[in-house]
Amino acid sequence: MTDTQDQKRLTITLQTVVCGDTEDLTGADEFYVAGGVTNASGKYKATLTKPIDINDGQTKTFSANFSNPRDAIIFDDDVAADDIINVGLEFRDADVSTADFDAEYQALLHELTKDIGTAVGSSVASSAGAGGTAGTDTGGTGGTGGTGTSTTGTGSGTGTAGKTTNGAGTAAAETTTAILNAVASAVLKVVATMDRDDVLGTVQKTIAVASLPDGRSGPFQWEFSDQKPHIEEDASNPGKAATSEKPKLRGTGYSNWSYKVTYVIDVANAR
Ligand SMILES: [Ca+2]
Ligand SMILES: [Ca+2]
Ligand SMILES: [Ca+2]
Repeated sequence: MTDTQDQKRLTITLQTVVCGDTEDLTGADEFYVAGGVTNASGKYKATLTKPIDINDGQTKTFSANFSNPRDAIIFDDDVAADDIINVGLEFRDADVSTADFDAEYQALLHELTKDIGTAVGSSVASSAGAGGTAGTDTGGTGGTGGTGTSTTGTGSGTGTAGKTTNGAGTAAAETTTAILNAVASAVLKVVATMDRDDVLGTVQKTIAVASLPDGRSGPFQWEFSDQKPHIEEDASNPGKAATSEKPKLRGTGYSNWSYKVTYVIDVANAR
């Protein structure tokens, strides 16, 4: 770890999911989040929340869905004060029983952590260029052999790729795409035998740490629906969310849905 003067503690926490309209035609959706968050030097955390039963008009709290409130935290690490944070998330409805999901949970989290680590490592390495320096090692689990624990509901790991401080914008877009690709492949590997799960929305977001004040920012929200399932947010314009049309996602058929997910970002002194 380098000079802590140049470091901040960045924590991103999911707060609530608000359902305007479920994807399932009858009854509640089983809403969950799969994805990952990374910084420019390859530190990353994979996230897999357990399904939350939610119906039209309901608001549910992520932390209340688990025994441990920290389960709602999708990133919590020391980062450079001028770091770029990449967020890639999928919002999904499980169409398998909760028991089946629980049975596959560890395998899915393991695949997710491993694949995101690999994707982030290659993405960071390919963008590091000649200016790259050795990556940091915070002693966490992860890399290509990442692990997760059922008590926290999240997995985490640190990459070993070199650090880059230039070309961060291009690298960020590549990284969020790599994260989402890893999520899709990890989920498919594990849930191929579990019937299909529906993707309700995706987020690719970059955050410039320097743009955030110390303390808590937010709550912010991601809003998505069958009409606008994909959200892209650029670090250079953090307040403006651009949404774009994408082809119907696998398994979504003819259903309509609408959702919001809220989150907060905390910036504090590095630990
Ligand atoms: Ca469904
Ligand atoms: Ca469902
Ligand atoms: Ca509906």
